[in-house]
Amino acid sequence: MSEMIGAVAQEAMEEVDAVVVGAGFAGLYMLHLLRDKLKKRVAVFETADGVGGTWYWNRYPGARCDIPSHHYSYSFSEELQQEWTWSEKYAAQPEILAYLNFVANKFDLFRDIHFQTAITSAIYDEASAKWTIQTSAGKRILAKFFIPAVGTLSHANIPKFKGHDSFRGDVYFTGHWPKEGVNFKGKRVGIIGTGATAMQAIPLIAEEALHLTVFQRTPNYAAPLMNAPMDPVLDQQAKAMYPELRRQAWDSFAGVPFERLKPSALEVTHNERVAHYEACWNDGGFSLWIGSYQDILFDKRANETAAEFVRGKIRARVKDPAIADMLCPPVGQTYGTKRQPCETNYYETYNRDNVTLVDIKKAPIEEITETGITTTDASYEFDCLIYATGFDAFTGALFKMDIRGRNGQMLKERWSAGPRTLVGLAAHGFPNMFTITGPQSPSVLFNMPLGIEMHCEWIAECIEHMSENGVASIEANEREEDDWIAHVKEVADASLLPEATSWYLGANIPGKPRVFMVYLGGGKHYKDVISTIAHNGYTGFTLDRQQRLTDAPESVPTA
Ligand code: FAD
Ligand code: N01
Repeated sequence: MSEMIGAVAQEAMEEVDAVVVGAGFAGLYMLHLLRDKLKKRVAVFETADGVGGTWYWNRYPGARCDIPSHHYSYSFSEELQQEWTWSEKYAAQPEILAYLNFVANKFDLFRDIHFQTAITSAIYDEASAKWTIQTSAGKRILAKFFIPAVGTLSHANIPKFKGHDSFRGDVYFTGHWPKEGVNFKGKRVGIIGTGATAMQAIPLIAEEALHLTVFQRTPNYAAPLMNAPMDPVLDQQAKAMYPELRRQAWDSFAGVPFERLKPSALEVTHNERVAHYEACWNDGGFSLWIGSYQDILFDKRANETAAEFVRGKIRARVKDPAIADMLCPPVGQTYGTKRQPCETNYYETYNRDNVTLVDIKKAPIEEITETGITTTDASYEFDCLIYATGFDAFTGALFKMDIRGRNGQMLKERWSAGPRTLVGLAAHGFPNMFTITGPQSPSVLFNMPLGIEMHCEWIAECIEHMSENGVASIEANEREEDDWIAHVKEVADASLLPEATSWYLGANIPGKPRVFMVYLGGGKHYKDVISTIAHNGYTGFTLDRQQRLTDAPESVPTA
């Protein structure tokens, strides 16, 4: 028996240079860079049985990106950019998933990904400057670097209503949608939530179901996506000018260029402003939100002009004025301070006879019953219940793992009053751990594939620097971490965004500290900040050359 345990232990303590957790956009590129560029030994672990991350899990009807496909893609390989052709202006989930599988095949990534294996804990040992990482398969792995690429929107928020387990019909979670799809034909369906996810799913489910009941707590301001099949001429143009397209993206605030952006909604006449909003509305996507006037996210009066414009659009599209009223966010609820959902036929869906909108702010959900939902006003019955209730963003997936840094300190405890990072890449007390598009970086307020590339490249460069200079560990300094946290707050506080009860602040999760988690300084400026840190020899970090490097090879010999 003891021999057996010994054998298991020996087998279990495999050693690699880096463990990467997650095989979405971030994990895939991190693997490619570390293994193929730096020749490191890398093991990737992924809970799912395939690559894709967000695009593996979110298979609900209507799931698609809200950044044009030519932008919502990797830029690191010109060959890849030329080889892949998008079929729609905004690609749908199956196509993005196919793209990520194509990438994984093209760069031969599958062989280093352990699927259906979750990382449950990661414990840092200061003496060896290494992490011991535990998998759900009972394996332990030793790694110099621990890189959780676990996603900012990957840990579902499932509210625990009274009786939440009682419903006898089928229950679906948008962030964990069945691979085989769901047939709602002839079914009475209930859906909780009216965020970006629900707004994509509701119009399609309503077309199929016998009846759909939507439970709305907070009305949202949405703008039309204006999706369309890819015009082959435009596709050829984009392919011919990809470097320029990416340069424009980097020069913009959010990693997507908007040509109509003007400084102030308050410096123009009413008619000029409305005409401008109209043009942005017709452009679709985020054009109204981050491509119309710069001050709408900073000045309440400017914001209200955009808010009222959207309310007007909702009223024009919804026939029943009472339902339109329920769908219109009231004056005082600022526009765009939550991520603006993009929709296709969302508002028209409420003109259908088979759709009921229930205001659960007025009459909250009391309980989930065997047959449906009871609010303080009425009971509703269905065959299927869908939770489109969002995510425990930024920290949910990190805290699900037991991460312990120096002196056994738990990440969850260290961050109990909110995330603590230096430039959103590293945390004091957690040496040789890097987060990708994590809290306090531009993250979800930047084109994520580009933000992911920026972070992966910074991390790879840092690891290369460490190898070349015999550095055993790198750790964010507490003082510079404090400075960065204060800076992130200061920049956010200059905007209206921290006022909303959004997931950017953790306000959607009961008990979560309300701290604005995104760096709003813009991707380009942020890139300058982190590049300067690297080029000045990692200012704000402590690089420890003292630690004894253990015998394990640091890199795989080049073939
Ligand atoms: P993810 O894609 O979330 O991948 C993380 C992976 O880590 C997951 O597969 C998960 O299973 C795995 N994982 C987590 N914990 C563990 C663990 N302990 N052990 C093993 N594996 C683990 N962003 C945009 O910029 N534009 C868009 O249009 C856009 N659309 C979106 C639409 C939806 C429906 C959602 C939910 C998000 C969208 N986003 C968008 C954000 C999107 O999450 C990112 O663009 C990007 O896909 C994130 O990639 P990632 O690799 O960082 O994380
Ligand atoms: O999540 P959300 P999401 N009782 O948190 C409601 C990306 N994304 O999955 O607003 C009752 O926005 C909640 O109500 P309220 C994008 O970044 C992109 O829709 O908190 N209701 C809300 O209506 C997006 O921002 C796309 O009052 C409860 C809804 O559930 C992010 O993912 C598509 C509740 C959750 O909305 C998250 O979007 C999809 C409760 N206890 C997602 N708890 C694109 O278009 C929550 N709700 C690219």
